[in-house]
Amino acid sequence: MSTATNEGRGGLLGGTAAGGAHDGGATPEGALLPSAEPVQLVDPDGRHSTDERYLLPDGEVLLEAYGRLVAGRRINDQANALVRQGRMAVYPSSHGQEACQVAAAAVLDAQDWLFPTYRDTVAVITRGVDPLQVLTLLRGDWHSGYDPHEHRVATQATPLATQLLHAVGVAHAAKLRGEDTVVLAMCGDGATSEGDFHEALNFAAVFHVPVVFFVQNNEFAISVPLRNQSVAPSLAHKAIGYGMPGERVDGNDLAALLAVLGSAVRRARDGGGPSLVEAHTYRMQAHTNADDATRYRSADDVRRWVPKDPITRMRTYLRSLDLLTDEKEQSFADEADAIAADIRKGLNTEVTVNPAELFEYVYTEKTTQLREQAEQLREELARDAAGTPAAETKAGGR
Ligand SMILES: Cc1ncc(C[n+]2csc(CCOP(=O)(O)OP(=O)(O)O)c2C)c(N)n1
Ligand SMILES: [Mg+2]
Repeated sequence: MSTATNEGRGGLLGGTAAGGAHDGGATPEGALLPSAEPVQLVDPDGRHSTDERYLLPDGEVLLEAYGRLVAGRRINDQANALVRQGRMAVYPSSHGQEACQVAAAAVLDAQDWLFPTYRDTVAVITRGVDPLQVLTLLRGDWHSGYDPHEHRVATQATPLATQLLHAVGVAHAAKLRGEDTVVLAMCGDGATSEGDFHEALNFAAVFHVPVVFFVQNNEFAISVPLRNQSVAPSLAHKAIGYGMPGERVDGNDLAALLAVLGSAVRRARDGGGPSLVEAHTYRMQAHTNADDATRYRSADDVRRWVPKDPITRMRTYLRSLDLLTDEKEQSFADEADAIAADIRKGLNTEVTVNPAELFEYVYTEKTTQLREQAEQLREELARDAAGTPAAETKAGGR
């Protein structure tokens, strides 16, 4: 069983998170094509499966990343509970997709940028952003609770695929400035049908910018299954049409994700240009709390993915190496509980919001429409405060 240490450039997991690709003798055309099957390094039974091109990350790296998986699951479940208690407006959970979340953050260095979607809360937290600041957005009282520049994490994007273009712009700028910055841009399977996805990939390839597109294929775009979204051999195959390499990876295999994403990031950093990684995973829960998944898929469909869970397989593997001891498990569980307790405390604290701030900080100078809307809101709030019926005020007639 191999636990070879791969070369890496650092990142959240202490410098060796990224697995390495072997130097291959593939032709350029062949090198663009994804593997026939998703890359897997640890199978669902927790056994190491050998891959010709990717080395298994070091055991200590996997152990630390496993701790992040446990914390990620706890954050997902805590956030879901807080939605049910009315403390948060909405939470698109990544329950079952935590390996993708952890790996996306772990393969980046401090000077890199992460562009997440609404579902990538755990990735943002794994990158080092305060969980409470992250969840502020989903409580609905502020546009975004963290400073994107401080953490080099863009705000979580709800409009599908728009963040991919922003990511390419940042990568392009970094290249022009000669900065050592790689950008990792996340999106879902559904987002690959957006025009912005096409524009982002094409621009990135033509301008050869250091960006990794990371598609989490969880087989659904709300109620739309993948088969109604694309008939391409895989989403990773789309990369070749733009002239960049695509790769497929088991999205519930933390080790494979670290190896494949790490290799793509290293390639971008070394001037190799953009690439696309598709992770095959599954959305174990509904799209959000506002969605009833039983209307479009059966419980059996979901049950089939339970044995592939990213946490259980990594746990079994690390246990088999005697790296994950009882004490270590307890300390990971305690850390996860502490994060969840902080989240509960923070989100159970009432905050006073100033609705007028809705119109601030968007533009340096407000547009005419924003000024009008701000004035309308001010009048409505004043009317409410005075208990005056709407018809008696100027704004109320609009
Ligand atoms: C431009 C745009 N069109 C439509 C929507 C509505 N919408 C929100 S989430 C979603 C599904 C996205 O699916 P996918 O990209 O697979 O991401 P997942 O939710 O599965 O993580 C849609 C259509 C949106 N947010 N933005
Ligand atoms: Mg999806």
